[in-house]
Amino acid sequence: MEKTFVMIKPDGVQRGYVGEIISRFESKGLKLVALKMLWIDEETAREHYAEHKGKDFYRPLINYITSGPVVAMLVEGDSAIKVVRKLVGKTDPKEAKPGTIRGDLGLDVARNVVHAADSEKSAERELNIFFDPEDIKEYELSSEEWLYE
Ligand code: IDP
Ligand code: MG
Repeated sequence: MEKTFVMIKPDGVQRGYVGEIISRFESKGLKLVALKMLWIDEETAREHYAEHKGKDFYRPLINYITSGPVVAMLVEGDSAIKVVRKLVGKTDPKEAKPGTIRGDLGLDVARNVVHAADSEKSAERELNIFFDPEDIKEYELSSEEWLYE
């Protein structure tokens, strides 16, 4: 099973989409293994978005991600990184397909509702930024049939 990092951004929280977004991952069959609401500070924001340092949207991105609470989660499942990115849709919600989270709920590239790790390496890096080992609750779902083997 693969682990990925997902975050509902401040606009997702503000607009009341926390439940809807989590529901889409649950409906797909992915498992929530850690979940927390937090208000990201400047230092954490810089660490999280280090790869974008120097880009013209970097400062607005840091300002935005620290502008209000976010919901961070660890989502687990078969090919979770790829599957979550597909459910999330393209970065620019104007280009994201209907049916995806960004395609359905967003219109602005700066306020695109949700973040999802794009590789195994970034998933591991981002999970380490946001979660301590005790935040992660390993458990089995009753739908995991090997339980009954
Ligand atoms: P991703 O979130 O789909 O992985 P990235 O390229 O990693 O996209 O960019 C990180 C975030 O930076 C995006 O989700 C978006 O909010 C913001 N961003 C990316 N490109 C632009 C841009 O051209 N203008 C404004 N914001 C941008
Ligand atoms: Mg990215």
